[in-house]
Amino acid sequence: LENRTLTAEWLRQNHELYTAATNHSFIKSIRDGTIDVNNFKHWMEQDYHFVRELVRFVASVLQKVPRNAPEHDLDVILGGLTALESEITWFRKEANFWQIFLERVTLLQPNKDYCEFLKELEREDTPYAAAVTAFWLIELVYCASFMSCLEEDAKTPYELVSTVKRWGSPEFHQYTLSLKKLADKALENASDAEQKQAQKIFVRILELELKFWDMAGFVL
Ligand code: HMH
Repeated sequence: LENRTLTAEWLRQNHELYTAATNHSFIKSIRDGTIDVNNFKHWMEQDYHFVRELVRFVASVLQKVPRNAPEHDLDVILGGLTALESEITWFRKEANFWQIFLERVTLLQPNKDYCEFLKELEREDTPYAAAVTAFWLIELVYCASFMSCLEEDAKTPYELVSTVKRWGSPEFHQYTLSLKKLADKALENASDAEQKQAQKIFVRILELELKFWDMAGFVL
């Protein structure tokens, strides 16, 4: 039954795009230890600002959790929001270590585009089913990507291990599975039109994630 859910079906339908977004050359260069530190810093600068928009998006998902949903559902999203608070603290600490000045960063176009898309998803006319599916997929791409950097034969540089563990740890993987369950349940209860809307958003996110990695691996 596991693979008869809409989320699983959409992952199958978009297998190539999903693989491109989760096996990017930027991630591969972390995994094999060849990464240029400037590329890494570049990604971190941009991602910090993305995560600040992500906080607002997750807050909008929290507001959309149906009042008649089990208490646990709200707790899952709230957990995601509190995790983002510690993530932001972590970003500032890391930025300090890498000598990055977060307040001086110029947002690049792929990041701007992604943040604009998040703003669309924050609107009231994005139904809960589409919003929670989006949240799940955004986290899944990072989880699946960074998990590969923790495999036994990975040569991830020591300084990058805390980054890689943030999204590639078994705990974070469990979290993505909790989100997947919420997404599947919401999609089951959604209308055909809402399912279609969620499916379009699903594809768009994979495209934006791919472009975000492309941007990260390219230093001006
Ligand atoms: C671009 N996608 C991007 N940044 C992130 N931090 C995540 C996903 C996961 O939180």
